Amino acid sequence: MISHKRNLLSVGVLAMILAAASAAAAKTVTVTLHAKEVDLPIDNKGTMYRAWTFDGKVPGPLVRVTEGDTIDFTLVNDPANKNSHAMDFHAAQLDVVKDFGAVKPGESKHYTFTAHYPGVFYYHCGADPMIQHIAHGMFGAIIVDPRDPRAMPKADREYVLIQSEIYPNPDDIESLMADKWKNVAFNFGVFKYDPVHDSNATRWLQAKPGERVRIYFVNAGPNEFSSFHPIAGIWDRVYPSGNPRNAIYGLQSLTVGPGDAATFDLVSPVEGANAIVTHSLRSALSGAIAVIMFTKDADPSMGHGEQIVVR
Ligand SMILES: [Cu+2]
Repeated sequence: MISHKRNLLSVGVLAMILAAASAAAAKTVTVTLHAKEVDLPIDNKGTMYRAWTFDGKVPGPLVRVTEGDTIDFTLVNDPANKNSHAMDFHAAQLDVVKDFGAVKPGESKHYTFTAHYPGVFYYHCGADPMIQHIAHGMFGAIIVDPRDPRAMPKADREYVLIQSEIYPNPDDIESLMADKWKNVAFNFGVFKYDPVHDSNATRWLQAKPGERVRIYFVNAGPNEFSSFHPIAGIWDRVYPSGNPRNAIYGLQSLTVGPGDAATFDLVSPVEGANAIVTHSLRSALSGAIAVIMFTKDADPSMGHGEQIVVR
């Protein structure tokens, strides 16, 4: 009995030591993003578009931290810009006025937050009118990896896809409010990863049969819902908001609303292609299709490092 009590005591001490060690492992990650108003191509032909961006690209840089980390964030609004900008991280729990408020060109904004929930989260400019800033391209993704690396099966490759509408004139607020988009795109390019619908497309996603491909999907909107589906495939697991505790299995599609995100695992038993779409076909057939090729000789760099967001 005494030794049993002693064992319980040592288990308790061990648990405390482990908890302290994992808390100590949490780190502070410094993230500085520059709001930049630039011209960017929105299709494979190189049609230029007046984009408002984080760091000159759409989607903005992928921010990646681990659950429990503190993000020390600064937004710099470049002096050359004409508009106020802001930053709204969906992974943060803060004050919408004080922290997510807009700053003028030449000014900056600083705040910190701790990423308490693992998953994939949207970030975007929240300056007024938000619909205009999102339509111009001011969005990206933050991945908060779970603190326990065994919380999800290990992914062999990872990709980020962000859906959004592209409006002919994002400064015509009335057309945004009336939902008059011309294209829906993944990663701000019409048929960017679809050589089937656009012979100018030179990029697509790649993996080997049997590999677990993890797609971090964000719907930036600003207006359209997504019915996210892999044509000729089945999602092995889907995690709404990317939280490992939300795992659901064997899905054909999951609806992801504007401002929402989810993590999708895809494993193909065969060689060949899947076409990842929003099954809302007016959206898909205007540009929101991404081909993933499963071949035994898939490029080993794809779905790793910089090639998680294929630019
Ligand atoms: Cu903005």
